[in-house]
Amino acid sequence: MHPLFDLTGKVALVTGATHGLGLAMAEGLASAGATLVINGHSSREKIDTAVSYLRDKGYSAHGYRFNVCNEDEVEQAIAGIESEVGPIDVLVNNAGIIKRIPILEMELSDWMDVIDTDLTGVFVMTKPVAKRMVARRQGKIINICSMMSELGRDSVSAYAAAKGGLKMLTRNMATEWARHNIQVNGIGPGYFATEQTKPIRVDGHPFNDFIVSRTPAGKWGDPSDLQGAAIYLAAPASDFVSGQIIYVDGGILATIGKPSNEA
Ligand code: GCO
Repeated sequence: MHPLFDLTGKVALVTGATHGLGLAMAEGLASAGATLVINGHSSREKIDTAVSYLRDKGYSAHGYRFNVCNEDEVEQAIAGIESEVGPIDVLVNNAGIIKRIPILEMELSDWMDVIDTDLTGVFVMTKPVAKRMVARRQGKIINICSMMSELGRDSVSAYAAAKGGLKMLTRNMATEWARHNIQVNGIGPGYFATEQTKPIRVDGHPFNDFIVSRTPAGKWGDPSDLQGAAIYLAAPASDFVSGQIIYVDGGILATIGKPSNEA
């Protein structure tokens, strides 16, 4: 293993990592040598399944159930992880939800749910971890942003507002903590084949064809495509990189696109 990408002996906490992009990134970090802590919220069973999946592959993994939006739960969980597993070297803020509802039909409660989880949750989650990282003068924080950190789209207003906010929260965290040797960066996934995008990915759904034609790479991303960026931002290779968002999107943000009838 190249020392710049070696995570041996590091503890990495990934939120919302029982499935999808979170689990794929967790697996990537584990493959580079990290000890994994998987967080989930909805069910203990899903956490146990993800932990067994990682352990069966020979990785060191632990599971903790807590709600990233709840300050008391988070503080208790972080204290528990640090005493039971070890000091957290890498935090990946991945937990997130989406509600696809046009603005004029959206209830305030739906708006708040999304903003709470996708934006405020990162604030709540990161504070107690960063406090400890500052004391140790070392840490890596990776916030999972989105195409919607840059672009709007019908029906995803709260998600876009939260993910745009998360991009700026990333830059602000980077600004405040770089002097403490903590690097804070983001990964902005393009369109990936996950449970979250399942409803808009089914064959024949107009959005499916739209995404394939809108993406220069001509396909949906596979969750494993995020592992390289995650390892890089967690590893010594990125020690002087802070406040950046790496978009892993098959080229979407590089182009205006092309008419659908053009080859
Ligand atoms: C949508 C998608 C997106 C993403 C994503 C893209 O409805 O447009 O679900 O919001 O999943 O974050 O980067």
